[in-house]
Amino acid sequence: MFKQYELPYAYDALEPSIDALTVETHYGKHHVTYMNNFNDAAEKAGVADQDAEVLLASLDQIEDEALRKALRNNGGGYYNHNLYFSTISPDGGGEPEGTLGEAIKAEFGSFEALKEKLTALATGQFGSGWAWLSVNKDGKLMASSSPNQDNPISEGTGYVPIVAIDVWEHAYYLKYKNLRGDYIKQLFEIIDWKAVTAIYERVING
Ligand code: MN3
Repeated sequence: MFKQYELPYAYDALEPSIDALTVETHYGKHHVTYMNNFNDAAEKAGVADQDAEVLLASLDQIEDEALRKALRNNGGGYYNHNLYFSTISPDGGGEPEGTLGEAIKAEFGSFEALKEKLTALATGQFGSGWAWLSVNKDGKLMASSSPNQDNPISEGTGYVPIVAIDVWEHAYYLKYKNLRGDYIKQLFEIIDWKAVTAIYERVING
């Protein structure tokens, strides 16, 4: 059974960046539905005991096309939202320090340059999707975007996402309406760089 990340903060704790009703609907409805559909599809495909990252990296081994698609979409939705909700926090914001902060400067020049790049990817993603900061086992960082519930794992890049910017309208429309850019700007105020750095270190240390 794949389990949903348990929120350590209240629905209204991310205000004013993200309003309570959006968190409640996004986490309590959208994310739950992805989890339930993922569990159903994984059960049917006989892969319910696998690690979600391993499963998403090896979708080509699922022979049934409908099940493969269900696992890609719902497994992605499950995994992507676990990452999203676990890397934002009422105590977030600011800039990463330490190992990740140094790696960002080496790869992108500065944190501001990374922020600009991620913002451009997130605002430029046509339709529903995500923007990501990811890292591979060699410690190389990558900024990218994906449509739907795809991510750098299911896209077979060998990278693991560590920052997740959800630009599906359900992530911001109640408060920001058509102003996706305003939502992205506010999201940076709550990104939990300590949580992001912990994932970064898990990936590079294997
Ligand atoms: Mn979402």
